[in-house]
Amino acid sequence: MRLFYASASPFASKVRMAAHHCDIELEPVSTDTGAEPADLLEANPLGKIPALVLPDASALYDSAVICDWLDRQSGHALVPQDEAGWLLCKRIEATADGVVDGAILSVYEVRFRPEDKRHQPWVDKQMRKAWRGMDVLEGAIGSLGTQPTTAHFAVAGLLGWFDLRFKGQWEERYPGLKAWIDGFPAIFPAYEDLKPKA
Ligand SMILES: N[C@@H](CCC(=O)N[C@@H](CS)C(=O)NCC(=O)O)C(=O)O
Repeated sequence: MRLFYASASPFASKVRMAAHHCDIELEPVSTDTGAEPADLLEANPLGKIPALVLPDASALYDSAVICDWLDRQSGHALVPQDEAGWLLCKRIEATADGVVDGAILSVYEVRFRPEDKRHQPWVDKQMRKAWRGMDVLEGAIGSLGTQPTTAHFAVAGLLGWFDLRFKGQWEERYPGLKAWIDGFPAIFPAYEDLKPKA
């Protein structure tokens, strides 16, 4: 199954880690979303990665949806089925994904807008969302066990990406998250291969 991805993408990294955990093989197709390639748009009209082409040639997109599909295929290797475990997993996943959503818009503002068209108050608002989400993750991370779930992969994708884009701006403020990601390869050795990379 082809997965449209980019090496730096936190959402694609999350999906690739989840698939690896489920023992489901994906064929990664390196994709430049900026170029809006036809095969990506055919799979995902939104032009975003990750997008996964299923065996029947239909496609799935949005990392949470793809992870839910992987979870179904694997007999729930990714999402705890008890009520408390499910709620924790989904809350942490949604928070981690939302942190990236806010922070990535601030990155895009600088990357794609000419300097005279940038609006700093809007960037600041996106980053306030991201930092509030990080505050919540710092408080919740101790509740995640050592059995990897979608939540683990969402947080690991986020922190790997922060390491690329916000290095030096979060580690001291979030010592719990820093210690957690430093210890993550011990519970998921493929992290080093699959984490976001420049
Ligand atoms: N909610 C989506 C977000 C995906 C997303 O924002 N991907 C970024 C790359 S990390 C992208 O494709 N950006 C290009 C664009 O927005 O056009 C998910 O979880 O998969």
